[in-house]
Amino acid sequence: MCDEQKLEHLAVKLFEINAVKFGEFTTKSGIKTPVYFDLRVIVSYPEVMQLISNLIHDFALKDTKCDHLCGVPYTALPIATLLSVQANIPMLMRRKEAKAYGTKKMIEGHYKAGQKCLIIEDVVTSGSSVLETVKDLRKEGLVAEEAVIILDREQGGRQNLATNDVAIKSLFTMSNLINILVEHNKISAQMALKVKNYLNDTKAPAVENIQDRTLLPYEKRAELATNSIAKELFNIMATKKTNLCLSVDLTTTTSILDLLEKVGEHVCLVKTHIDIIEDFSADFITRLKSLAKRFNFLILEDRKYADIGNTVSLQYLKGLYKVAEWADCVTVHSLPGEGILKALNNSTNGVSQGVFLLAEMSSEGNLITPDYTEETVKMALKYPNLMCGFVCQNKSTFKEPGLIQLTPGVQLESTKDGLGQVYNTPEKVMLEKGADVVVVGRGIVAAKSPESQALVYKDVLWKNYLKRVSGKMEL
Ligand code: 5BU
Repeated sequence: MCDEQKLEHLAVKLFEINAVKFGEFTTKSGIKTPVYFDLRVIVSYPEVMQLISNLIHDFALKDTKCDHLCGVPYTALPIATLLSVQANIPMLMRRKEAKAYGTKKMIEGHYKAGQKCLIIEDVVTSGSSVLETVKDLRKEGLVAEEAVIILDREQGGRQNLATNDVAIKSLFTMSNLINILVEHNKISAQMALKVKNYLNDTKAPAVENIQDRTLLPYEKRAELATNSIAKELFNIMATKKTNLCLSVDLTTTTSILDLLEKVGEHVCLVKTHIDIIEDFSADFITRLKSLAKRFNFLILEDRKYADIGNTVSLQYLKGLYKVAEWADCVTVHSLPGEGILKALNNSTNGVSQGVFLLAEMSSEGNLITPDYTEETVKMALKYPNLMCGFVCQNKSTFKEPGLIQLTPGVQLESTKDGLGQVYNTPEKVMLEKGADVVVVGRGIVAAKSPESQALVYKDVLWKNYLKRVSGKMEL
């Protein structure tokens, strides 16, 4: 039998075992439907199980590269099991509810973040069940972008899944299943028309968009980072349990070093403006580096380079400050074009370095437009080894989970500073605006007790981070 014939055979079989029924039915959600699927019954028919598994294997698995298969619970579980054995691709099992004791794991099996998982499902109507599984897989850092299903009811599921970056391949669409059944005299042309009209009139509701890097914990994102500094920063955040970046906007070396002695343990990143320091010396850098080592934080020089590649390369490597020798990462404008990234990429001969590209600014009336932001992100994605992430203000700016959103313009109370700076609260930047690392300057530096204030910021930021990765917030 050729594949075409096998499909026809399967369609007829599904009809004969009552896995697809025609008449007057009412769905769980109270909608009347002339066609009803119950593929749970197939477990009673080994021949049908075998047929489905062979067809999916030849149709979708033979030429697909994936590291795992995962069935959407429960109906697709036995099919995924058969396929896993047949194709020799390890399976993952998604729980429907977390265990009440022990690990809270939703995905069982051995896997690593970054691996690709193909989803298996029986019927797709709105796509919401597939999406639930996608969500849990992505939370673990797995790549879930493809689903193979037996039947697409053609009621909007394909589109709903596409908006969440999930492509589906189906053995049958409802229309071609109906056509086969008419051809084999299983249903009348009149019934076929009724079903087709019903499909045209009854679309499934749109589903939420879950394409959201901010749902992943930092340790998983570390595994997905392509730049070594970004990887290290994600890991520091996870181990020190802080995503606070202190902007040490002070003008003397002693005030900076004294402050870092007190707050170093609470921060993951220290941001400098090296050119505002009045008594800069090489000794300052030695002491700064030694604090960074002792307290396990990284250093970001907020230089905002914005010239042609050749000049930026000189500014980065030479001059009084020799930034390349001590800064783990630097901020860079995309304004001059890609040459600036090429220059930095070639500047350090393999020494670990990272770039945060400015995609948005916090200041009022800044001239960055949505197009500029979009082009900036596109440019950055061409330099995966160089890029730590973006300085930006919004979750939608980029979606790559291996990149970091660094967000300045944060204070507990004030909303503006009189010179254009606009502030958001820690809660807002973490829960709504997608910040990963949060930059606080005067909120801590100018406080009566910077030490206790740093702790306040660290705690409120981390509390909201835990809230968002636990999935217990409205998205
Ligand atoms: P503040 O004291 O928390 O307002 O300091 C914020 C720091 O972040 C300061 O050093 C700015 O130079 C830096 N910053 C910013 O505020 N907004 C931006 O969009 C960018 C950088 Br990019």
